[in-house]
Amino acid sequence: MRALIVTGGLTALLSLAAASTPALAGSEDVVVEGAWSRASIGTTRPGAAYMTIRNTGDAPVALTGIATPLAMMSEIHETSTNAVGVTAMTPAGEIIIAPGGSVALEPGGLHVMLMQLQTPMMEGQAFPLTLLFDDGGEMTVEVPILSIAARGPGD
Ligand SMILES: [Cu+2]
Repeated sequence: MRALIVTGGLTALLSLAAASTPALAGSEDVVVEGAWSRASIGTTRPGAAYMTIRNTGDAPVALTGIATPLAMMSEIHETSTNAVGVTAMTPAGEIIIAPGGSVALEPGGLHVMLMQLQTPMMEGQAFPLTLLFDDGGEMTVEVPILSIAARGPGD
């Protein structure tokens, strides 16, 4: 139930932002390109989403979190492989995007992990994903769900 409460909180924050001048510095210059995800088999295993996040402004931007009604819990993970070839995923924490820079979320690297899926991810559908930034800004993108074998946004 926690994700549902968080979603309610976001709505309240949006209302507040509309009522007063939001103190944004940076995240309004963020552009998201090539978002995609793969179809899932049911809801028992987590899903993942990928995209490139570009900072077109002249101040650094910090991505602090992710929210979507599709998953009870969503986090940005980093995939790493140790010296003996064992692959592990760890929460990436805050991601700083330099002015004019971009960060790629792609298979084998940084990715959005979608845990406790609320519905199966069906090929041909899409879901909203909200990026949260440390300046209070947020951006919601529609993530298309590609085939279970997709390897990139063009598949
Ligand atoms: Cu992960």
